[in-house]
Amino acid sequence: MESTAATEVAIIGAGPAGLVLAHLLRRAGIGCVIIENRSRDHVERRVRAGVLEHPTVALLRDLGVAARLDRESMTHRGVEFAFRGERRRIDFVERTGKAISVYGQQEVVKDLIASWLADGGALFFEVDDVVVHGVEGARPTVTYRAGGVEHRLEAAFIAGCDGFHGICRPSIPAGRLTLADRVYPFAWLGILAEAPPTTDELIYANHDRGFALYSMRSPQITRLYLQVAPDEQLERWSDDRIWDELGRRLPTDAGFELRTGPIIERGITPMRSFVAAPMRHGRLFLAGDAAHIVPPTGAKGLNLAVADVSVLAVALERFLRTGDEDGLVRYSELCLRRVWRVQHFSWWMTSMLHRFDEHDTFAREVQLSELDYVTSSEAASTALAENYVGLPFATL
Ligand code: RFL
Ligand code: PHB
Repeated sequence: MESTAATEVAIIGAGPAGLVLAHLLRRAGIGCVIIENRSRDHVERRVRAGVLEHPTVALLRDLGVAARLDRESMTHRGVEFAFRGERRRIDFVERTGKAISVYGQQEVVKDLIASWLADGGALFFEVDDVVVHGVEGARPTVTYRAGGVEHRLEAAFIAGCDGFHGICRPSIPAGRLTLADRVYPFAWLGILAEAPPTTDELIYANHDRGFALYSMRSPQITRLYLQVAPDEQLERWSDDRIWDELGRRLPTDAGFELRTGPIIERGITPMRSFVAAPMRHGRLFLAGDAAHIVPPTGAKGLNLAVADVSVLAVALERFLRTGDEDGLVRYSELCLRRVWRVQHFSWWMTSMLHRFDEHDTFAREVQLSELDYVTSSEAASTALAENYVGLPFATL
């Protein structure tokens, strides 16, 4: 059996990039279809990011999908850094006039899917064998299998929002993309624990034993991370060992208490910086993790995905409404400017906060001096804060 359908934009991937793009296009009156290879349940349960930049929250509100976010998210007015047995705070609101929101990525995804489907949006889960064809011509197609049926989706454009391991980037001929890459010599072991957070801001800890991060998801759930070896096995970390190590690396002063509780989710995330350029090949446009990834130390991946599609939606709308190609031509260059700003910030935060085995006394002291400076100088803390809360999205 075979079925053929047509739309203006075929969106591959129902992560933050694909879903936000779909909402932006629908608001502009442009037809689109989303296909996703995992189940709805899987996509809605995948625990990942938790920090939403100021411009990301503004866009979600603008799209009318932030009612639950506004009720349930936690507004953080600053962040703390722990090092040399001290705690230092950077006040985002004082430095920039802006705050960030802590709200799980899977909650954003749930809200976007619910609203998309409630208004009759086309979204197909559990599709297999997704292949893009003819992107160098004027009428590309996507073929895929769903429920034993071969589907053929014709479109004016294809949006590759299928993440780092998706099929869109690899479908671009070798030699057309320039790749920039850094792999870090460590990974993050992350847990979600049923333990009420005892601070109302994140704590990034640089400790001789390695980096640790204290974060949260709700007044009942703590989110914690530990720097571990890049090839670390999860089985080697019992609950006791995880809590013990967190206790050693996180602050030990009287003002902080690490509450423990049942661990309800755990995983190991490799750390990598990666950019593929340009973010376009013919009528295929890459957005989000499909084009670039950052180490999570800057809390930027999701936000960068949203920033990309905010530009892509305008470029597609202009062309499809008026035939004006300028936005499509400038898409990649405009996005990559912000991508590289965020790449630098994420690399810098990663370099400043982790333990590097090759560090000698000189390198270690220079690292601690930078933390000291960034948390005490008004100029340097403002630079960190304006990057952390999110620089404005580019406009075409
Ligand atoms: P996603 O979310 O990976 O979505 C891609 C979607 O495409 C689907 N897919 C396909 N669909 C159809 N056909 C195919 N052939 C397909 N192949 C894949 C996938 O199933 C998926 O649903 O990419 P997107 O939309 O670009 O969003 C990017 C973000 O998910 C990512 O950057 C962030 O999660 C990164 N990240 C963080 N970002 C932040 O902004 N703030 C944070 O605090 C933050 N913390 C994190 C993070 C990522 C983490 N991990 C696990 C990678 C913490 C962690 C631990
Ligand atoms: C999280 O809460 O998952 C989180 C927060 C800050 C980061 C990375 C992840 O830098």
